[in-house]
Amino acid sequence: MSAAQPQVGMVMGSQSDWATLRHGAETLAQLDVPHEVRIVSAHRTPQRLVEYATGARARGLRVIIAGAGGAAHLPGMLAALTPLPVFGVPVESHALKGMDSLLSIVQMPAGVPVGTLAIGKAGAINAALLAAAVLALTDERIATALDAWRERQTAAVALVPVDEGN
Ligand code: RP5
Repeated sequence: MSAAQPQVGMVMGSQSDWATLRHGAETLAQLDVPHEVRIVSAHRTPQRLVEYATGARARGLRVIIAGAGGAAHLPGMLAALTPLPVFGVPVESHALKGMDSLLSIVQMPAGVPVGTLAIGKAGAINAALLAAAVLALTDERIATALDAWRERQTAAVALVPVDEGN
């Protein structure tokens, strides 16, 4: 994690979400986006949630990424309490494969938006890329890093498929 003033706040409802969200944190690190990572549970630590959300903008955060699973109220509650853009990552649950998480996060009422990403690792990575794209609107260094990241991704795609032994 960067020592610079965090611009992205990444929060998750439980330690168990880190296996998913860490992919987003790694992407932010690859782009050298200053960020912080916290466990904030809408259900188990509601007061921590209120303090985090209401203080986020004043502390210099510009985007929040929130990942949670099951009855995933965290992104919506954060969005209700902060004017910052909130991107929600549905964590894949054991019981319902993340469909519960997805629907909990995506079906916000009009007036309180959460930008909802895909279930699981892809959503975590894309939330980081989206957060970087928002910051890149006003930060040339991050814009350059994002362009380079996409160029590397393109260069890594082979033209012809190979047998992978299965
Ligand atoms: C949610 O409940 C968390 O976001 C997590 O995805 C899910 C299960 O949490 P644990 O029981 O693993 O702590 O609040």
